[in-house]
Amino acid sequence: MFIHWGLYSIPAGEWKGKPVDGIGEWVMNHAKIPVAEYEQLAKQFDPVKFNADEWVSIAKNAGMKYIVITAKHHDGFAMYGSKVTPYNVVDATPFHRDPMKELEAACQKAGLKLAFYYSQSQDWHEPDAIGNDWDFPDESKKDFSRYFEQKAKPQVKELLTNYGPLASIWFDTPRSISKAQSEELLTMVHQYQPTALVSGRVGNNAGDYETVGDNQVAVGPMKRDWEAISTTNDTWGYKKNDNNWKPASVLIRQMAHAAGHNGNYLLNVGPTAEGVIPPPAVEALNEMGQWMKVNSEAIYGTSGGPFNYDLSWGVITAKPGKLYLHVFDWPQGELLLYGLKNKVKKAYLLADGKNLPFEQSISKTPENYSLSVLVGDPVLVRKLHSLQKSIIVESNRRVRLLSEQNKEKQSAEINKKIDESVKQYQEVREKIRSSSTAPDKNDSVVVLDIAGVPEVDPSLIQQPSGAVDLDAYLGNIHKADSDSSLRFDSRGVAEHWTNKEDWLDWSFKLPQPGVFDVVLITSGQKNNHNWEGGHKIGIEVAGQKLAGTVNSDGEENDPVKPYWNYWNYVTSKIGQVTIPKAGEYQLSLKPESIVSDKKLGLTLVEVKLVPAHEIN
Ligand code: FHN
Repeated sequence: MFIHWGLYSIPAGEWKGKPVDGIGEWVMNHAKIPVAEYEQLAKQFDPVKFNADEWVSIAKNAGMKYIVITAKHHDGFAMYGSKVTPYNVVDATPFHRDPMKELEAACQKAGLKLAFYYSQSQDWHEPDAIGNDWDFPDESKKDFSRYFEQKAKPQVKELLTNYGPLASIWFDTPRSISKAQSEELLTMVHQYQPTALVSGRVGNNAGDYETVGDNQVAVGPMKRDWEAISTTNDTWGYKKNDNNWKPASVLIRQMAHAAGHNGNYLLNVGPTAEGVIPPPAVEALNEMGQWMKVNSEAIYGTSGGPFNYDLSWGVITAKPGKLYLHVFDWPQGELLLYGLKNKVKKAYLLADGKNLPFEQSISKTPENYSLSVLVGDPVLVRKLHSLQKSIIVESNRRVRLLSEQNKEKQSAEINKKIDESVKQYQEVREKIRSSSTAPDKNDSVVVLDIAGVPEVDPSLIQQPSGAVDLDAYLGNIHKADSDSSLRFDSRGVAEHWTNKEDWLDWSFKLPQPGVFDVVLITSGQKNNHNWEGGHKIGIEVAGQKLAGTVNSDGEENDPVKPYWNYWNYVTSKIGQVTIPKAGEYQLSLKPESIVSDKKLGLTLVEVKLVPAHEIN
């Protein structure tokens, strides 16, 4: 559990009766509150309802294993008893207690680990630190080293020597801290607390693990141990008017998504000035806890799933001999997984241990390993299969006929047949749908006992849903010259694509042919909210060429995998292609022109082939 708690929970997103935009703990900065005024808040800080055992038990019941709490946030106020400055919770408030000491004891009792957040570079209380340009506008007078030596380092040492054992020091917003200073902090943590880790945000690539962006749960390929951090509403520090609470289903799926990509999940709460964790957050955490009581085996001690691309129905976590399929979108009748080569010995629902019938098959052209786990009525599922097959056969006939004479009459007959089969198909599917509800509305875990270590087909394969997702980072980059700025960011998104001579291509397997809409998903850059469109691009796939413009046809955002806070993806439909035969294909994306008036250019998340018909 991440906890943002400090003086900012008193104004709670308002200053002098007016709402202040942005996240709650930034109120001092956003409202440009002078130090002398903000300091007065300390006199009011008296969290009479604070109970460390209660907080720790909320975290423990949710299944959490560690707590990271703000010992000092950017406002500079120490939430622990510091001897370095009287601007701390013990000396400056009527509370006079050290909540960190109480949390330390409560964590030890409950068997949870404790870690401290420490803002090493921004300190709006200090003239020499980074961030306060309203009280201390004259940059030339600032001496960051003086602040670093006189406040940051001694306070970090206090935290490391007066509390513990600590799990981590969670540094944040390094800004312009030097490499030597980041390394000094790292060494200090390791010296005083050899088992404590240092967050990547200590700066200059010095940390022990990587923390991806705030609320950035979607990630590309991660090279190091990493942690996703998420808010329960839209703020970190308490904000009384922020009621945009994420439902437990989103939080549970985010946690599974992080685990499925080999990461930890750190979920934040912002307690009130009285010391109360907001009830809607507690409710969501309770629901997570209930899910964990049944399914924690699929999270604790797991590693990420064996595929390097995302699956259409959910995500996979793994342990030796086991794959845990976290099914977010419960399928109609059968759960399909392509590309798994291992022999499956057993499939069962984690919640009740009930065996599920399954079948493994390998098809040729393209070679495709397919696993079907039956989760619905077998008779109906068989019927659905045969209808599906006949629709596909007839659709392929229709495609082949396009070049023949007499095609109109024959097409009409085929169309009629297809229409009838589609109607029957829909009826059967509706029956299955109404009889197969998800065992768990948040995340139903199907366990596969497998022989050997997971071995998967490394090729990118169409998803059983029929969609082909060509994530940018799975493509091959072709650069016109080695200086081109095009690159993949840490999310796996292709950005700084300003040279129109650069292009990408992908290879993929397509077991289910058909008609597909070609859709481009683009975004803003990692650290730039803006979006730039108007680029003209050419797509070539299966011998067909499409030309189109990257315009915004719509926006989408998966709340489980927001790519960067709440910024949306932009969708652009480029055209339609017909791929009549199953097989292996290439798709290339070559720009004809790239707009870069905003100096962003093309920022590509993925190219999607979306089945144009319900049954392709
Ligand atoms: O500026 C802070 C913010 O207030 C909050 O603490 C988050 C949590 O990750 N970190 C910084 C922004 O990334």
